[in-house]
Amino acid sequence: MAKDRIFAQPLEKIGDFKFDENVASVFDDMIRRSIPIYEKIIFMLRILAGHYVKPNSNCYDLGCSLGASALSIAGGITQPDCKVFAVDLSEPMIRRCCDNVATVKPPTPVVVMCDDIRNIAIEKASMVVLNFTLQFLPPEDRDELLKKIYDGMLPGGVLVLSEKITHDNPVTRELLIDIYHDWKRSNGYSDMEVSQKRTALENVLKLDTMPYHLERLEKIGFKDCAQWFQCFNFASILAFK
Ligand code: GEK
Repeated sequence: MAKDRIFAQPLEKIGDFKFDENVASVFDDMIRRSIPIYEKIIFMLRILAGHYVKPNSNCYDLGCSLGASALSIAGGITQPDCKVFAVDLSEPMIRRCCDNVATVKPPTPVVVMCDDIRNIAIEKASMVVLNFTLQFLPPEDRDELLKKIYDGMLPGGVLVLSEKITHDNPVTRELLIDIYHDWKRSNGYSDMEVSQKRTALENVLKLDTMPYHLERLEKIGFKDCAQWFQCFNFASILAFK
């Protein structure tokens, strides 16, 4: 696995974070050392797929990057006539995702699409995963995407929404960020790497609070919304139709 050294050298100007060739080439290492609950969630998607995916239905991995979530879902499906759609806007990510799907050859077909998740149709969905993707959409586009997902889901279908979250209470917010940065340093990132990446993400990553996420999902019509994971300022929600 290629090591993430993208922010290891001092940068004269820190531009906005982009999912370009450089990021895609080290993404596996970057995401594992940057999101404390990432690997557990990828593992659990397989279990959730076994439990919730219905025969003759579709699953969606929206913002699939290299396809880790899609492949986990595809590996867990036990029902016939299902398809998993893996969608991402970044061409360097999608190229690698296609290679990964071809290597793994999952038992349920994975259809890889290079597209904006705001443009695609969601139909007959029994499982939809937004694993750390919604946070990269402009805040004003988030409700509409979640509504489209809800409308395209089958009754009993599950949405898995994982996000970096913020907190209204400034003490809690700063405390969780501080511990999170300690965790990143314990994974081998230097102070400079932590600080330069934080700056690069500043304009790109607009975070919501957990109460805001839950309230919005319920307003749209999702029921039995439950937070099933949290570590520091990273959390995941299950929401049902
Ligand atoms: C995983 N879910 O490994 N349309 C399509 N893709 C988008 C859009 C958009 N509008 N905006 C951002 N992306 C993955 C990890 S990473 C999370 C997801 C992270 C894509 C973007 O190109 C990137 O690949 C992904 O969303 C976010 O389970 O890096 O923190």
